[in-house]
Amino acid sequence: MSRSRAVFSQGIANLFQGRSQVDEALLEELEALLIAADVGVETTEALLHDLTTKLQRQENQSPETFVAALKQDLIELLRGRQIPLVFSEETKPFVLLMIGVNGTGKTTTIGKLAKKFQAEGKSVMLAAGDTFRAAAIDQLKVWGERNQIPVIAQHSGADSASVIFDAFQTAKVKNVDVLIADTAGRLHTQESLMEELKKVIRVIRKIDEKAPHEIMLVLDASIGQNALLQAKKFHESVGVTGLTLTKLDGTAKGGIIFNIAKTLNLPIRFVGMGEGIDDLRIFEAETFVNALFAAE
Ligand SMILES: Nc1nc2c(ncn2[C@@H]2O[C@H](COP(=O)(O)OP(=O)(O)OP(=O)(O)O)[C@@H](O)[C@H]2O)c(=O)[nH]1
Ligand SMILES: [Mg+2]
Repeated sequence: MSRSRAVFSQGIANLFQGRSQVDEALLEELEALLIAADVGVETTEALLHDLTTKLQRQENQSPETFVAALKQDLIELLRGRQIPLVFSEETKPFVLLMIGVNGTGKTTTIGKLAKKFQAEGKSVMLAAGDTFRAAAIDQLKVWGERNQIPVIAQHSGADSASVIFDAFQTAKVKNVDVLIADTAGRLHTQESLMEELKKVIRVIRKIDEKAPHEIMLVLDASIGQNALLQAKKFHESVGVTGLTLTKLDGTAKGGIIFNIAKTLNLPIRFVGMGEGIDDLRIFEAETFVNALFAAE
């Protein structure tokens, strides 16, 4: 998280350095800093309003008190979105549909999740629902072979809904615990992508009307405000049930997580902190903010 950290802890530390009290000028600089980190104008203003109101009621208005209160407010902002993904014993296979625009990290996150679930003792199967790119199918197949995780795939250009339907049936027959379905991030147009996803969901529901049990939107946190726009669009079109935010390791714009938390009433399940297979964390508000403010 070094770059997010640079903006938050370094930026904030520099801002408060050598100041003995919190004044208007300092607040304005803090506001600019949070907006630059993509916390968003409204979210930043709400945060600062809350902080100044709280602190006016306090005797000690030192910068230290202020930063501690800011950190606490950031934790509070995220805490309501800290809702982990849980599998119920009766739901088998648990169907997890991964969606998101191209390059956000869907396939990478599928690998990370598959490994994690497997380590928890669950059986996992993957569906190569991104049939738009031949390379996407191979990417999943190769990964599955290497990790002894079965991958249900057809040829490129095949119907994504039918691949996922087949995989769901196979997963049922084989009594698999978790089926994770990959989908395309890009089709000819955004409308055709949304239509395809709707069709995938419709077809899955022919087998089980409660499935997919999770429609997980994968967002690239490093693209800032665009991630929020994407989330709104996907949620309107297909109904998202959980979020994974990726690339929080390599970004100065990680502040978007606060904006997303404030704007969207959606659980944040996982955060991606790198390209490696183990670089995925269950989202925890306090751990996350503490890491953001941690010294290098
Ligand atoms: N730094 C960093 N890179 C990541 C993370 N997650 C994914 N990536 C990288 O992002 C790039 C795209 O990842 P993919 O998993 O292929 O993305 P995708 O959403 O499946 O993309 P499409 O299949 O094109 O729709 C790869 O180079 C990944 O290594 C993360 O948490 N941190
Ligand atoms: Mg992919």
